[in-house]
Amino acid sequence: MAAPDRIVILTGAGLSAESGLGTFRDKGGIWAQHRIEDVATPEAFARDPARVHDFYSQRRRQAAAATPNPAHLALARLQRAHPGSVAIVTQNVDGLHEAAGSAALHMHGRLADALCPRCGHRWPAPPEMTPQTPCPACTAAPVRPDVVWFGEIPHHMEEIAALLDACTLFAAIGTSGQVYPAAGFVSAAQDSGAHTVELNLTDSEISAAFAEHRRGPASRSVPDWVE
Ligand code: BJW
Repeated sequence: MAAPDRIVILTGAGLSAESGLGTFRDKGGIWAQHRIEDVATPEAFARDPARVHDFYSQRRRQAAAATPNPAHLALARLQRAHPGSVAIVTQNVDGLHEAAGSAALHMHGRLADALCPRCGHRWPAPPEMTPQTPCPACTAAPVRPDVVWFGEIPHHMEEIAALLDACTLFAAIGTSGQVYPAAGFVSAAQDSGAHTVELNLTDSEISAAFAEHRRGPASRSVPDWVE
């Protein structure tokens, strides 16, 4: 790929699928095993924090055992080759971009971090959290995983809006385009005059919005696209 000036790459669960982490909406995915209303809303956490912590402690263990696949590594090479020109915005809460050597904006937070809803303190989450785990700053409990649930505002939105405003190439990798605001980024990029590319196994909800499509598993399509 000839590198244009300002690239924004949005990544989703499909990028980490070949690292062994389940996607959400594919057959047998996370939302086929757990109801969103039970584990991924502020109301679910208020009702049953132990259940929500069990769900995220299990996901934290899985993510800690996973390693980056060739797609994460290719994105890290691209970012290294063009310092300051490649922004990765991820919806993924695993740490596989960082493990591959990339810097990424985590719009849906990170499993590896804990957040105190009382005082706003953030710190590295212990492998297992329970409703009794106290905040190290203010001692309040329960504390929560630092992830963005439905109905909450994703992180870094101003920075992402500015990146989309200025970008010349926008790519979305391994995301179903069913969750907003990320699903609207392609339209924002198009409005800025950017070329838009979707890399996915199949068509997504928003495929029609992209100018170019590359089909196949990310471990192959991403290195092909990047080199
Ligand atoms: C491969 C592959 C391989 C597989 N190679 N590809 C109507 C009613 C109520 C609410 C709303 C509404 N309309 C919009 C909303 C808002 C709501 C929303 O979008 N709801 C929709 C369901 C309708 N959104 C929100 O509430 C968000 N907040 C918000 O909007 O705040 C308002 C605001 C925004 C901005 C400014 C100001 C105000 C928050 C959304 C939070 C989402 N949270 C989760 C959980 C995070 C923590 C956790 O991980 O548990 O985020 S839900 C889940 O979905 C997770 C993901 O990041 C997100 C997206 O999923 P993703 O990554 O796309 O995965 P899949 O599984 O869906 O798709 C996988 C794709 O990969 C597929 O396409 C496969 O084909 C592909 N694939 N293997 C390549 N090997």
